Amino acid sequence: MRLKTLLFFLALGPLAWAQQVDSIYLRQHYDLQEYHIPMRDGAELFTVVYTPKDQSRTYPFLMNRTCYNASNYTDYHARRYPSDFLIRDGYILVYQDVRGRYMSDGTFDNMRPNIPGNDPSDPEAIDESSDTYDTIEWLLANIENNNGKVGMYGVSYPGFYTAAALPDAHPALKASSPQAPISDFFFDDFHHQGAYLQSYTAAFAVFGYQKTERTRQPWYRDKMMRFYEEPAADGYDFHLRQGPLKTITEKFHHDNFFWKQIVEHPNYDAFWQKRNILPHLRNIDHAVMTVGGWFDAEDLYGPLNIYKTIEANNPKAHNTIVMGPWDHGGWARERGQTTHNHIYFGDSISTYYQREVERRFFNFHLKGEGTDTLPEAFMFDTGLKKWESFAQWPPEEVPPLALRFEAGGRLVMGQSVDARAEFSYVSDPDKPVPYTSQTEGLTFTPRRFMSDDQRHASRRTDVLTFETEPLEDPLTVAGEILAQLQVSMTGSDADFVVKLIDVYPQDHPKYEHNPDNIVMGGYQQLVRSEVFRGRFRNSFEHPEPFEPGSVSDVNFRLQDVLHTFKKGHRVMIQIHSTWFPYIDRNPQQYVENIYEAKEEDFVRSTITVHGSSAIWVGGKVDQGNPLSNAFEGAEVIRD
Ligand code: PG9
Repeated sequence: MRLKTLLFFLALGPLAWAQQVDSIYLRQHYDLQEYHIPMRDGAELFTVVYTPKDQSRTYPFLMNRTCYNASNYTDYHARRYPSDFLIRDGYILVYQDVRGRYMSDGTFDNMRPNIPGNDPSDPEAIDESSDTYDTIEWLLANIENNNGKVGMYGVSYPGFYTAAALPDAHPALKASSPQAPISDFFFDDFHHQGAYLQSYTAAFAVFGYQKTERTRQPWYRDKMMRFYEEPAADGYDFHLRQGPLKTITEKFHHDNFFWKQIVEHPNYDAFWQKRNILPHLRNIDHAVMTVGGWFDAEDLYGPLNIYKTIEANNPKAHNTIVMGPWDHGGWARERGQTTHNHIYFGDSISTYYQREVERRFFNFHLKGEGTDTLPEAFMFDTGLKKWESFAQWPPEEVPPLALRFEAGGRLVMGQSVDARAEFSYVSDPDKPVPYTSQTEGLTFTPRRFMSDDQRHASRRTDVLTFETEPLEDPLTVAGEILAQLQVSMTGSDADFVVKLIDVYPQDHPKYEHNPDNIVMGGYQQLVRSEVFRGRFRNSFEHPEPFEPGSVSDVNFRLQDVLHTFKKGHRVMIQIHSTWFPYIDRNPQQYVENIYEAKEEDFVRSTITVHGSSAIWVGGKVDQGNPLSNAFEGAEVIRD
């Protein structure tokens, strides 16, 4: 490389430098072709294929099916997908626009429902599984020098397309890695347990308009820019100014087919149930490595439940899970220091994962090279900041620990308390609890808050805060979390937000890697949080109002954790009923459809959490709550 060229690239900075070097490597070692591959119904899917120039050996395919524009990969820039290690090891790299997106034909459908079975002669029975099957058939027959094996991977929506290829999979598919995969939009991304993620409002433009021709450019851009026309330095104020969700319909999404579907299906009805991939994850007999990030605000339900569902229903699958200290897709990006918000976890953790975990997985299952020494569950302890291996996830040898509440804000562990105690707060939808300690503008999706300081919340009177004494010994929480609340209220509907928090000692030093120079003494690090829309406490399909003044059970799952609370730290639980603008506001009096609620429907409510409540942490919590029906064999209803 000439000196001038080298100096030019060095001036670009390390990440750009790495990407430039990658594109040079790709140009030197791969040939690029574009194809329109015919599906069984005649639709053609646009597919980009890089084939190694070295034809002295055969190669497996590594395929990424995406709704985010395969043309992004047609300029010899792999853009981190897959990692440099896999590119240099030599694979036939495949990127495909899924049906109805960009250069591919057909109509787009969010989380296209799976149709069980695979009949290539039936052009009506198409889904993501059949499109993947037809693509693999074509690739095997038309791309020279392949070794007859296919791997799939993808992050987020591409992670869903990887999971959606598992039912009735093509026999050549030998290694699948769904990464931050969506499993069910009623629990991932746009909703968390029935509550709408208002912070996602901008994202709807990407998924709510059908294109009219094959295009390499986003056809929805002007619809997306509607959302950014008002000044919005502070997303909290912006969204509060909008008022009820019906404003979003009128101002931003009046012509958005996906938003219309969201509004018309506020409950977990057939529309959502048939878009849930979990019940279809059966008869899988190849290697599946699911990957996720403990701080993934978008898709955390997906990776954990895809892994658990495969584990429960597919004895022949070689099924493993990797969960690291990352936000959404963080393992595909290397920034040197692995930090999340204010917390530093270590150096080059993403590179370690790419080189020692992901690369080994694909090279072993697709090339027979190396060893697959991955444990069943390779999990990062976000307190000790180190990897742990588990033979089972969640680990069942340790029973769940009960955290209970006492007067004076005391949290007690494994002990009984006065069940008659009552802890009340006034929840006001006009002054909702901010979801972040920092001022954030409008996000495409929120990310930083998942390990954020919670002192802004614990000082509010509408947030119940309970904490233990300083721990005399370290406490490791490994596994699931169940909130088992007994509540009453003056209103007739409510959301419940439960947070598990690691409270640092007052004399904790500032972190060396702490770009915002945050004082870490007394820091209340969010470990896990989740919202539950109380109307769904007995069924996600058939919501029910609360009877004002009566005590009701509200049982719901938070997502799993692996976190060690160090000696001298405290364990904290917070409970509150607004979480804005991450989550839309509940009117707190029952209306049939919150997406159509009017300003006057929103009322204050005095909410009481009763002393008989408990938060169960670690191990495998009781599956006896209604939520467990949400995906375990829920009847798959077809039109
Ligand atoms: N699951 C992520 C997402 C989906 C829909 C809206 C916003 C984000 C993703 O595919 O990135």
